[in-house]
Amino acid sequence: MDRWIMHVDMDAFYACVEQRDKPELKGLPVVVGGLGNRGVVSTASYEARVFGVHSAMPMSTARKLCPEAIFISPDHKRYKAVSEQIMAIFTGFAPLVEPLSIDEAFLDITGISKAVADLPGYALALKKRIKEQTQLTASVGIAPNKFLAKFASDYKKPDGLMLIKPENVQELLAPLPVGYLVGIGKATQKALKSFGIETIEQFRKTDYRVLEKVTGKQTESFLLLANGIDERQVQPDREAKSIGKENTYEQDLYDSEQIRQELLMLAQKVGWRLRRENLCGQTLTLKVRYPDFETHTRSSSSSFGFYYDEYIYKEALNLCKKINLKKGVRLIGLTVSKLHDNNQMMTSLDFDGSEELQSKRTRAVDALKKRFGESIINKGVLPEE
Ligand code: TTP
Ligand code: MG
Repeated sequence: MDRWIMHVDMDAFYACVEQRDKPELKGLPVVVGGLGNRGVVSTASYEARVFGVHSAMPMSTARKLCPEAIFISPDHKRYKAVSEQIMAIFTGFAPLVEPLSIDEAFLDITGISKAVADLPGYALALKKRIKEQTQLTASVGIAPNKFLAKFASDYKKPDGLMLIKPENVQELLAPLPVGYLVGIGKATQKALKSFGIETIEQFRKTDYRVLEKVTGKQTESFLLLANGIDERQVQPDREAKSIGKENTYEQDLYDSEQIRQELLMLAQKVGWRLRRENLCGQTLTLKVRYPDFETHTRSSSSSFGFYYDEYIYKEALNLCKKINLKKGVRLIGLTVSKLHDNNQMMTSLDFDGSEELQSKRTRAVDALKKRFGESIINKGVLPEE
């Protein structure tokens, strides 16, 4: 069945909220992010982007590139409030809404397309509603699937609107650099270039065995994208969901080695549940309760996504360093939240050896768990026959 998916993404979100609330900043370069020595840019207004400033750049670099910009520390509460407003608007425009991050969502408008012939007009109405209620602009892409809808919203930013018809997909993708395929990062792009593959069309036409040398097990899914095929469904409520596991111990733990063992066990449990549902999370939270019930949590976010046990465990150890464990531990918990489809989080995963190895090992272990149950292989200890 033909589908119509809409992707909506706010323009320079944090920066535009700042410009809206401080009208004296309108039309000026605004950079939002950590202002300390080691701060990182969250986002930059389009006026600041002209100078080369962009998200995830060290703030010190941004200051050098655009010293005249106005630098602002983020006010997450305010952005969250706007986020809730726009998500509520989306719900009024589509039966299925999948929030992806604070300022973007996929909307499945397949059913609506049967009643509304003018889909760009529908998107314009949505943009107008957002503007009326928040005084902010959004960019919208409409296409037969998620990959193309996201591509379309991004392609016409800011204040954009683009509709991709199924019959134009091949022609549109052909000349684009392979970096547009979700999951192909800079390193993979460079590796492909050494085989003379720079565009999506070249990727499509290259022999499978050659592609496999560079993109390994992902070759098949990249080829599907290169052909404009993406069957992922719009899945509501992923944002709100989290996957976690906690344990209360009969005897309080004091031994750091034992605490590490417990963390490893929890990481394996959480990782397995994530992979079983093909989910990947952006945030990991460690919870520790002391014998006197005092409870602490520490979180960290990763653009790589929490998916593999090893990565969850490693980050859990880092979080542990931020909590005083000398008082003893009554409970430990690990939770991964901000969940997405695993395929969606691939953007920052490049295909270096360690990723390959981790995934091979994990697949082998997961296959055993699927067959014999989860307890078969935790902590690397097999049950007795
Ligand atoms: P994006 O939608 O990626 O960026 P944007 O809305 O600022 O700009 P664009 O017009 O290109 O969509 O992210 C939304 C918000 O999330 C962004 O305003 C700030 C925050 N963010 C970070 O804090 N760090 C990051 O590395 C990125 C990419 C975003
Ligand atoms: Mg945005």
